[in-house]
Order: sequence, then C-alpha cells, then structure tokens
Amino acid sequence: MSINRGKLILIEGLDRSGKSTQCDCLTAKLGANTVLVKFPDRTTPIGHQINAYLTSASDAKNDSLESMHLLFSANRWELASTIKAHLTAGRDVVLDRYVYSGIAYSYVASRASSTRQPLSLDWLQVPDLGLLKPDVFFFLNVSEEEQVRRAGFGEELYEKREFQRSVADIFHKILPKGDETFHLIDADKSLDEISSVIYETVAAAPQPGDFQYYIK
Ligand code: DGP
Ligand code: NA
Ligand code: NA
Repeated sequence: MSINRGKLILIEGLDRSGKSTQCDCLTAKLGANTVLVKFPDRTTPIGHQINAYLTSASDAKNDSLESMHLLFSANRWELASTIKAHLTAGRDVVLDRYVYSGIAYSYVASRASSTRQPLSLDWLQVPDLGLLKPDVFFFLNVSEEEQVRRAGFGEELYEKREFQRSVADIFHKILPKGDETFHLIDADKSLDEISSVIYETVAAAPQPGDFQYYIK
C-alpha cells in the first residue's frame, strides 16, 4: 500500500511581494508534515557563491551571468532529489521561488548592460528542464506603487525600481496563465486575505497523480 504523495506548491513573486511571508504562513497552516524550501538556498556551497554574487558591489558581474544562471539552476538541481523524497513520503513541499525567478531575473540582468549579449528565453529555460513541475503554482502580483511603499527596496543586486519593472514584464510573459495549476494572486491585498486564498486553493487542489516535469 503506497501513501498519497504530497503536493508540490510554488509561490513566486517580485521582491517585496510578501512572498516569503506567505510561504511561512502556508507552511504553518499546512501543519507539521510540510517542508519549506527557499531558492536560492544560500546554505550550500553553490548557495554561498550565489549569495556572494547577490551581495557584492562589483560591476563585472554581468560578465559572469551565464555561469551564475547555471549555478542558480544547479542550486535547484542539488535539492531536487530531497524534494522528491519528501513528496514521495507524503509530505507537502512549499517552494519560495523556482524556475520562473531563474528565467526572469537572468533575462533582465542580461539586458541591463549594454556591453554584453542579451540571453534568450530558449537558452535560459534549458538548465531547468527535467525539474519537477509544481502541482499548485501562485504568482504574487504586487503593483509597483505598493512594492515601493512597502519598506522600500533593500540593498541587494536586483532591488532597483527599473529592474523590478522589467522583471515584472518578463514574469507576465512566461507565467503559464492558461494552466489549471496556475493562480495569479493580487498581492496588494492584506496578508490575511492572501494567506486565506492561498490556503483554500491548496486545500481544494486535487490529490496529485504521477510526477510531472518541465519538458521542452
Ligand atoms: P530572495 O532571497 O527571494 O530575495 O531572492 C534573492 C534574489 O535573487 C532576488 O532578487 C531574486 C533573485 N533570484 C532568485 N532566483 C534566481 C535565479 O534563479 N536566477 C537569478 N538570476 N536570480 C534569481
Ligand atoms: Na530579495
Ligand atoms: Na524573499
């Protein structure tokens, strides 16, 4: 007798969309049999390199964008078997960011510099092909006004207004809007309203069947 596998739940969003708070809330509401995985996971050796990239002030970083993109993907791959094992054991897994952040931020970063070639969506998607697809996917859609109002942007590499505007544009281009697993959430609403909608949606989602993977 096999137990039902857990649900793979993804919450994506812009910086200051309330994403990490919502991930914490959902993980708590789903109870003890739930695992939260945050990407990038800065605790691994690859994660240390990613953290150094995100927090350093060097102007030369656009030159290493291809290798950084592959490291962000490798960071997802190094946790892939752990995530699958949790799901197989019947645990729900909540992901804070995943492949859509991977594509959107690298896409915009490659266009923020006039001295390098822009990266294509085709190239950006390839490293993540084969990763598990979420069973339920939320995008926290925060308005620019609200995003700026909330505590302002932080100190990190991508937390600039123009950059965020471009990231929002590319997210909207790549999100799987017609997919029944996908839910666009108005993140200008209150924390409580959003967390209720997310929890109710997860609770109402069907028991997932076979694992699904990103394919070309
Ligand atoms: P967070 O810890 O959620 O604030 O994310 C850190 C920053 O890294 C945030 O600005 C989004 C960006 N980011 C997350 N995943 C990726 C990725 O796979 N590739 C790139 N280039 N940036 C990413
Ligand atoms: Na951030
Ligand atoms: Na965050």
